[in-house]
Amino acid sequence: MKIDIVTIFPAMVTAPLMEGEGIVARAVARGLLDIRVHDLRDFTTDRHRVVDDMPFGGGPGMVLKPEPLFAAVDRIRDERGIPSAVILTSPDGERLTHRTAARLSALEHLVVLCGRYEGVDERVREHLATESISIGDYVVSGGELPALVIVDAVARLIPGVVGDQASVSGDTFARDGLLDFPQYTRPAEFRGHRVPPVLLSGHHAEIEKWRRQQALERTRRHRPDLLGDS
Ligand code: 9D3
Repeated sequence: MKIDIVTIFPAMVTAPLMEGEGIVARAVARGLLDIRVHDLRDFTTDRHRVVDDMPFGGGPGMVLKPEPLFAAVDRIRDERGIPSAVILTSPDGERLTHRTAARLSALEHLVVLCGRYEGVDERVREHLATESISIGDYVVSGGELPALVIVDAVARLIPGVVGDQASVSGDTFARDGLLDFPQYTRPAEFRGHRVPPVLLSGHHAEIEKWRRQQALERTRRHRPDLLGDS
């Protein structure tokens, strides 16, 4: 898969994706992912490389100008081909879910535009992006961390990116829409706290039953919306 990321802070996304030691960096090194990071300022035409301006109509903060973002996608299209999706990161986008990540993981070429400041000129969402994505109902300072979250969630669904594919299909949300059951490893007793005895029993049917019941209980407690009775 080809991924192009456009940002005013290229180092913020390059480090974890391409210089880091994570799953994604390893997939890049192995040639499964072809990621390029573009500095939005390289697509400005003025001496001061200005990427933002005051909002029409007034209000606080600055807005990302449309021209550099359109110029960046034009260049990406010329050099890398027509992308399958152009994603705008935005707090008012569609919330990222497993379903969205799975859909994007089947595409050939993604462009991710990182929003900043108070927002992005709406013509980018309407006439350049094919979709806009939020990572959840909280505010972060810009689209770079959300872009990293989106790329990681999508990449690990591409066959071969994660070594043990069983751990991908067993993930929360991929499995049955329930949260994960509790996990334990050795020692069987730590500072007086014992591992649930059923896990040491060797009774696989009993273990499955216990895990299912724990996953249900945890989902009821933390995420009743997933059970349809929020
Ligand atoms: C909702 C906050 N906005 C109200 C005036 C201002 C604003 C704050 C922070 C607008 C943009 C930002 C920067 N955040 C993102 O660009 C962003 C984001 C986020 O803040 N939360 C969840 N997902 C995302 S994706 C991009």
